Order: sequence, then structure tokens, then C-alpha cells
Amino acid sequence: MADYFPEVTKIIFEGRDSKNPLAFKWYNPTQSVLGKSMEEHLRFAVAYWHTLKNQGGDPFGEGTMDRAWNGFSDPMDRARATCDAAFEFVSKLGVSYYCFHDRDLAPEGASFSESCDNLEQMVTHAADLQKQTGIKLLWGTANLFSNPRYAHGAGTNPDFHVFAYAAAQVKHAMSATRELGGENYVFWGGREGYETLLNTRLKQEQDQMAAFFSMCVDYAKEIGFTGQFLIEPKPKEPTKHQYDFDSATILNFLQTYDLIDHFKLNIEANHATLAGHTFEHELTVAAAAGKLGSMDVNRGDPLLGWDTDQFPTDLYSAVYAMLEVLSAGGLGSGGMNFDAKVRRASFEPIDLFYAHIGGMDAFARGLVIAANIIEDGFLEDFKEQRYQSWADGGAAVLAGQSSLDTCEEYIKTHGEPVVPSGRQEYLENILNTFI
Ligand code: XLS
Ligand code: NI
Ligand code: NI
Repeated sequence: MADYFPEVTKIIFEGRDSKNPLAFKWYNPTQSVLGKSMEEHLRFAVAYWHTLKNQGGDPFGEGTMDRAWNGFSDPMDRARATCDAAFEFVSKLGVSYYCFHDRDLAPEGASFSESCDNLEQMVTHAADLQKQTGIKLLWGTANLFSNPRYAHGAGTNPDFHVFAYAAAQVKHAMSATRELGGENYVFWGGREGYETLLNTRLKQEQDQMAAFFSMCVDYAKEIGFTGQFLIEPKPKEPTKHQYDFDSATILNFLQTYDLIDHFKLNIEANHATLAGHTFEHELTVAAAAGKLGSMDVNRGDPLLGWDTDQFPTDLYSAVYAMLEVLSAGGLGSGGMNFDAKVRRASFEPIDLFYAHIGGMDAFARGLVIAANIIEDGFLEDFKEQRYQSWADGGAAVLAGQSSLDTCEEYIKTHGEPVVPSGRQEYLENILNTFI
């Protein structure tokens, strides 16, 4: 095992009274909640790109991060050191999963085939470390947005040549994910969108994207990749308008192109808020369609209009999210990936531990609170009562056995409806008693 974090041994659960900043106060992996362990409920994953690769640069200044594993001039030496640091970090944190883009794991080479070789070498390296540590791959994905060739998009590129490049790259990223036993494969279309309609054929680009996905479905079958395909909605950034805007948009796209059976959604908190939704809204829309696959847990800043990717420490948001996850019956093969980065001024390696510990504790606590709320049943009871008339008079309508005529008959017999209060404040007050 590498030794990039000498000041940390292993993060353990010490309970809420502990003053140790390098211990969990709430996340106790073996604690049972509604009949399942916390570890099974939460399925945390570390995001390779932010935690290992992010240098802390912003448009106004260069990187600030103190990362010893970057101190190698040869790109493949650096990639191996980074991978070693990743597995040391994830092991010490006590998390079972990690996630990567192909280009996080291995650098792009001078040619396509050199890039593929690099990736293949790093897959072997990571497979070894997975074996040694028991750490698993939650999902893999391809970076189809950083290289300048993708300036006009990947699957939605106006040039078929670039489209083919992206497809070939995904082929290898998917194979790498399969070789490493990845439980899911994610598509996030960073540049699948447009800046101006003056140069864009929207319908053509959407047709291309559908063709791209459908080739991916075929390839997964061909290589026997049985992991879940996930699409991650985001409305904007880097492009002005992205085709995978939000859950509802993606569900419609998948229906339109007859791809719905092959995909679920990976919902990211900060992307939800960029789309003008709450995290729980996006989770609920996905779950309502039976398509809640996984989550990128982070948070935005309400004062900033971009993907700040902060660590999720907002307890309310965690409670609302866990209510949805529990109601949906869990995340299946999905998990909770910390698609989050430490702030530019939090540049010490130890800050990576504080950040993840805080996020894990917030969701562990959110899970316990959500479970208490569900066990108490006050929300469900309230909703049951609120929709009661649909079990009575409305049942025939839902069964498709009514008409506008029968509704008119109903009104003639029953007259003016009695409208009850929504009781929002009352419910919020009860919710607070659980927090
Ligand atoms: C960027 C996305 C990205 C995906 C993976 O905003 O969140 O990190 O999760 O490509
Ligand atoms: Ni993400
Ligand atoms: Ni994001």
C-alpha cells in the first residue's frame, strides 16, 4: 500500500460525542437501518477526477493542491502513482467503491491506439489494487469533453469523424469498465448541447445521440457487460443548453427513441439546482418512472450559477434525498458518488478526508432521520388522507372507466367541493422534530 496520507490510519466510527475530526460521528457501516446495513444503503463512492486529479485551478489562478502523486514527469508514472494514492485513500476512508473517466485513470497518448494502450495498462494496475483491497468500481465513463476535438460535442458533433472518435473511445471505456467489474456505466454529455441555434440542427443532433446510445447498447451485449447504463442530467455548463437537461427531458428522449428499457438515471444534486429544481424533485421524477439508478452527491451554492461541486453537508437536503431513496426501495446497483471537490483554499491532502467524512456523516444521519420519519408514518398518513377520494369516487377514473359525462353527474350529486388546507407549515414543523 502506498503512503501518500501518512497522518491517517483508518477512519472509524466513534459516535456523535467524538471530538476526533478523523472519525465518523454518524456513519457506522454495520449499523442496521430498516433491516439493511448503512453500508448497503449508502454504497458510497469516491470520484477519481475530483479527489485525485483536481489541481484546484480556476479561471483566475493556477492549481493550489498539494498532491505528492503528481510529482512524476512521465505521464504513465504519474498515472500509476495517482492510482496507488486513490486506493490508499479509498481504503483508509473505508468506502467500497470508486468511479472514473477513462482519462482520469490513464493519460491520452499521442495517437488513439496509444491512448488505448495506456488505458489497458492502467486497467491491469487498477485490477491488481482492487484485488488487494476489495475496493470495487461503481461506474466507469468516458471523458468526451476535455480534449479540443470535442469542442462541438461528441455524439452530437456536426462532423461524423468526431462522432466516430467518441464512439471508438466509449468502446474502450466500456471494455475497461467491464474488465474491472464496474456495476454501472455512466453517460454524461458535457458538450452534448449547443451554444447558438444559428449553427445547430437540434433534431439532427438528437438523432445522432440516439444512434450513439443504441450502438452502446449493442456493444454492451456483444462484450457481455451486464452493468446498468445511466444517463446523468445536467442543464448547462460547459455548453449553454445541454440536451440531457433534467430527468424529465431524458425520460422523454429515451421514450422517443425507444431506448427507455436500457437506461436509468444518475441524479446529481448540483445539476438539479442548476436546472431550477431541487435534488429531491429530480430523484422523485426519476423514481416515478422506475428509473432512479444512482446519485452524484454534492451541493451547489445558491448564490453561484455554476456547478460548484461542494461536498454535501446540508442535512435537510440529505434527509429529503434519503426519503426518496428509501421510498424508491434503494438504489439497486447504483450508489452515492461524491462528485465533489474540496475548495481551492483547502489544498492539503488531509482536507480530502475531512470533506468525505462530512459528506458520509451527513448522508448517514439523513438516512437515519428518513428511516425514523418513514417508520413514524406521519407523512404517509397525511398523504393517504389527502388522496383518499381517489380510492373512493376517483377509482373509476383511474381505471379508465369514466368520462367527462360521469364527472358531470358526480358534480350534480355532490355540489361544490370542500377544499382542505395543504398544511405545509404543520408538516415542516413535524419534520423538524425528527432533525
Ligand atoms: C460534471 C459531471 C461529471 C459526471 C461524469 O458536471 O457531474 O463529473 O459525473 O462525467
Ligand atoms: Ni456528476
Ligand atoms: Ni457535475
